[in-house]
Amino acid sequence: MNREKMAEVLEKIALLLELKGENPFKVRAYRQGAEVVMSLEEDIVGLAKADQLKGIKGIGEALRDKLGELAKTGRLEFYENLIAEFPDTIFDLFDVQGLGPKKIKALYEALGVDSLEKLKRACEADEVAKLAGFGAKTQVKILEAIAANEKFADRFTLGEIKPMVENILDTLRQHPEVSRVSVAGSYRRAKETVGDLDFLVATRQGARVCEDFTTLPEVDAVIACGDTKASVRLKNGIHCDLRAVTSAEFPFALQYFSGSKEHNVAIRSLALKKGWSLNEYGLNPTDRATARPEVNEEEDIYSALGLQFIEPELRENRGEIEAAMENALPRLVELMNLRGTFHNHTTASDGRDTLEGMVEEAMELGLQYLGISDHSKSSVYANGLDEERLLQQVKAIRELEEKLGGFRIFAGSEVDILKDGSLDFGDEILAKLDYCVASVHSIFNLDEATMTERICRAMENEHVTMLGHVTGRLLLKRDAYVVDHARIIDCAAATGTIIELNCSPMRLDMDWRWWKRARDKGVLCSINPDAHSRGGLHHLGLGVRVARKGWLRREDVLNTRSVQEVEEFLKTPKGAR
Ligand code: DGT
Ligand code: CA
Ligand code: CA
Ligand code: ZN
Repeated sequence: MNREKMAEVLEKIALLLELKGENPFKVRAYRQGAEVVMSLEEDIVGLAKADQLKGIKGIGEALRDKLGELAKTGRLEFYENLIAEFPDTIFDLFDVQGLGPKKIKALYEALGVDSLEKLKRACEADEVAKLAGFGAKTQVKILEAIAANEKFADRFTLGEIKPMVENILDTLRQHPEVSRVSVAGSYRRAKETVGDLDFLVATRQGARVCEDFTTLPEVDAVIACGDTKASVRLKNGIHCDLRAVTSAEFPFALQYFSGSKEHNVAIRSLALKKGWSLNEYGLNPTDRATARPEVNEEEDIYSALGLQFIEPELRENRGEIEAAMENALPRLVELMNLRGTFHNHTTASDGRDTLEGMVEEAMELGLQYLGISDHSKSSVYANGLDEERLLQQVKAIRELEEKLGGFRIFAGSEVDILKDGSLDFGDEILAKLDYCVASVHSIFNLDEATMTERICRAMENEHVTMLGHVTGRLLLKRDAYVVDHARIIDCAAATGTIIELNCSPMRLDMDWRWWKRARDKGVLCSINPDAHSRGGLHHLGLGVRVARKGWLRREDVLNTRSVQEVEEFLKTPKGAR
């Protein structure tokens, strides 16, 4: 039993109780319990085993007993009885955008729909449209949502698989027969989503290492296992290849399997021009007159070709090879360059941790300053702050700062951009803040020109320090709203507005493909975790990887600056920065 499994059981109980039409308070208790299980700092499984959950906020008596049973026996009778009433596939229905428990219940009772498959067939047979409360429009929407799910089904977000990849790498490193280890592919290049994982090891015992790989605890099914390659499916559904090569082949295999394919094609043709054929095993002279370069590391391949080393994040054949030829690659920003960060939430709006908790975590991470920006009043769903509560929060921030002596907390707001591009707070309130993030949180369905206009108008406000999550995308869940990135970048440059790189694993926008352009126009980036809990602050590293993918250097990122520099920056009027 671990924390994730515990939370998953509670989450599923909440869904099934909702399906059964149980009391909403009861449902909410389970859902809240799942959140507490995930966010509690102490070892929740250990506490549950020892019957020491009493006094933990958000876990009542009924949940306490159930968590105890789960931790001690690995099972929960209540859950098993509940789940036996429904088929497993019913959970997939909750992933369909626009389908809530009420609708799922109606579909289940009237049409016996208990899987995506059956839902799709019922829509195609025009049965769903005839149900009370559905209609033809809803049916079309459901079919579209199913199609979207299918489109995204075989990819995973970089953030969600990161902990697992780190674990597997650790295990491989400890294998006694393995000398070198790396992950390659899109994961190494920091693509925002990855299709499958590509691991690489150097070993003389390929067969044994491949076999051991197939017995990792994360593995769900073995697809193939040979002397140089193993293929598995992990428990979360992602496919994973392991390639075992000799130490001499390792740099070539690493370069090849890191991709991208487009980068490799260009590199290979460059090699050919120099008289070498490059593949995953080596760099071989195409005629006897050409010498074979000595290669021990991946760097040596690039240097043999007359190139600067190209960081994996840049390998997309988007100008990095040309820049490397001219020794003109940027020195990319690194996690250790970050001194602080902006755009974080607290329990005042929809965060799970208090102001004090968030600050404590930031200090533990070694940051020198933290920006708080809770939601504004129009974001009712997120318990957004009105003017009065915001000013109270500013006061609480100043007091906490005083008490801490030395750690700087920037008081801000994540202010909603309203439909017409005006802001949720007036200028006199915004002027009292240290900074402000402006974001779109509603009315996503405007056409491109209107949405772009709306955002640009917000950026023209003197008090808007930065633009939050530019496209509102939720990776693999909700498409971005359409905006004219080029125009937004121009507007940011003209108004001196910073654009945020949102580190939430679900967002990671502004998209990396646009950052080089923004940077070249002089637009600053702020790497913002958009943290809704202490743990959320740890996503900064993910944001840095995406910033690197966007060619950003230390000087392009606001939060690499010192407290004094940031204070100076925020004091200067926007146009003069
Ligand atoms: P993914 O898995 O869809 O997120 O993307 P990748 O880039 O990880 O692609 P994958 O797993 O199919 O292959 C890993 C790397 O192997 C890829 O980035 C480049 C290299 N590779 C695969 N197929 C080819 C190919 O046909 N030609 C070349 N030059 N390289 C290839
Ligand atoms: Ca891959
Ligand atoms: Ca692959
Ligand atoms: Zn937001």
